[in-house]
Amino acid sequence: MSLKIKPNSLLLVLTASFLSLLAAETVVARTVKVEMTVKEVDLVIDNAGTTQKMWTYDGTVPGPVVRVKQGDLVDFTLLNDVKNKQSHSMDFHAAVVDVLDEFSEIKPGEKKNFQFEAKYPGVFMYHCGASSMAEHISRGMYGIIIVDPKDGYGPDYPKPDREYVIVQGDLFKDGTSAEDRKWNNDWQAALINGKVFHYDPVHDENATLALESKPGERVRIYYVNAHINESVALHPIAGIWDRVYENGNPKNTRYGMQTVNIAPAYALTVDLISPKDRPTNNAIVDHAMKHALNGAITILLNHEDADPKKGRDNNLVLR
Ligand SMILES: [Cu+2]
Repeated sequence: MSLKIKPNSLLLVLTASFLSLLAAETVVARTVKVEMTVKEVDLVIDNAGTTQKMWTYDGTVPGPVVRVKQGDLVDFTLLNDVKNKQSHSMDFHAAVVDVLDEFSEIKPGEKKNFQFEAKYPGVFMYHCGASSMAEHISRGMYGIIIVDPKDGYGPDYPKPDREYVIVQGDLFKDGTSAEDRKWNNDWQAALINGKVFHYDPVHDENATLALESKPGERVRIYYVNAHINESVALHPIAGIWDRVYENGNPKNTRYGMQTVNIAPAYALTVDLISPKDRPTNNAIVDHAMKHALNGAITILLNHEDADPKKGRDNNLVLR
């Protein structure tokens, strides 16, 4: 029997192979360009408007949120502003590279570029690694990179209704030396996204912001501990973490947790679901009292008229 291919089926075969080529194309990773400029600037560090000399990525504490997908190539450029006095660097915890090469420091006026593949999904801290690291980090040189899993959402990683980023760090007394910072001498307060009691109108009359959600929504929080020496004991008062993704990776899921430890320079993802049938409030605290009562309390309001823009469309860091 002779094999006959009708013109139509040939067309089908060609179309199919073209489509599979296209499909192969879409799994090829993107290159994501990220640029940051180090700025040594005076920044407001509480709700009353007090300022302190901080060292920053792009002028904010924490620095910009970097968000990519697992498998993406991050093409990163760091500029150390010529007006700065210090050398600085960038250490992405999501990168597997050479500490003496990619992560080396650059002088004011210099520029540095390097690439890395975001191989593992999850949430990772980034920070300055220039000497003294204790001073560079505790003056505000840190942030988060979120690497979304390539498999996307599913039963093991449900799509959240709201997403927030919280980065907790140190505030030392103005002018504290690098040596004293290393020993945690003259520690003053905990910063939540750059401010003491940033989202806590209950404990700080000057606070104007709080996290919001509607009753019953799944709220996902990406939490980074940028303290230079101390752990965070993260607890949602009047709630239970529905899921905790260690390192933000859905393969490391724990269920029904009350308090989770976040070591210095570690980050994880937590999901919280409030009761559906009534408005409630949570206080998301670092349950270590020294931290909680000095700034590390965040209020989450779960009510019907929750601001539709908060925690949506990459509005992850409330400012
Ligand atoms: Cu630095």
